[in-house]
Amino acid sequence: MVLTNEEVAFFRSHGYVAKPGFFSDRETRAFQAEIDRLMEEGALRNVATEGDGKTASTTLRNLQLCPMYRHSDLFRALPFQPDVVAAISQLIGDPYILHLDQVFLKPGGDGMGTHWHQDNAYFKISDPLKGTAVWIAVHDATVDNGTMQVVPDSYKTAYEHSRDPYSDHHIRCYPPEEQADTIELKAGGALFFCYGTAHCTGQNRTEKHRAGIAFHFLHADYAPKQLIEDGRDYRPYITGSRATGGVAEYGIRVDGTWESEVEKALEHGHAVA
Ligand SMILES: O=C(O)CCC(=O)C(=O)O
Repeated sequence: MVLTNEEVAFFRSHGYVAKPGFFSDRETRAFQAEIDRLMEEGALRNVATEGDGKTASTTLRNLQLCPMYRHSDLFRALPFQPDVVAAISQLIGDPYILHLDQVFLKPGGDGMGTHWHQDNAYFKISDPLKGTAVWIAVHDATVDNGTMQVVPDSYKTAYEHSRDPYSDHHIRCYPPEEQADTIELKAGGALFFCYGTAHCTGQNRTEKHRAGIAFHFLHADYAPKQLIEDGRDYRPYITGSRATGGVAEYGIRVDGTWESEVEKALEHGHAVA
């Protein structure tokens, strides 16, 4: 078991659970090298706006890439990493699909946070505990660099959301933030939070950039039809009788490639260092 019974019970009761040191140092270095590569290639885009929801900000940056799997074999393989597979099975049950994968990068100084929201305001599944994100700290995530905050038990209330005027596509809500739990995590730590958990990140007030990668997983019985119908090219089944290790969705077997993808990302990192 990757998560203890207490951790699973905490998630089911409060809507989130943090797991420091979920990934090894080696895996974490591979994440960092991969994020550096994506940055060098200019794959991330600034979603921050001037306060009108449209005009690209010239003073703040909230860099994102969604989806990541087309740009990164490492991040395409991560949902098939055995500990990830086991943890998600424990939290939401089988069968489940990968729903989304994305990078959130806050540059040092002008890195803007992502305002309060519940993922279920976008996805609207009938039971907000049947979908979960895993948010992975690629670099140490601290109060100073705007780490994640979550409101315990907030999945029990669907807050009203409106357009976030400081982002070109996000929506936001106003949960009781005085009740928030601030989750500081060393690089390689993971925070699991269900689709109903209100969460946000803050501004990066340090000199160094900080990235988080987030993967959303959804129990297939709660997925809207267009996410699970035949012929879609992504959103693979990770577990259950329709899981093919990525073959059906990506045309190649991704399951089982994790170690070699970690090695490749590290080699690239060494080559450019
Ligand atoms: O890292 C961030 O800024 C926000 C992450 C987030 O909102 C998510 O993973 O759903």
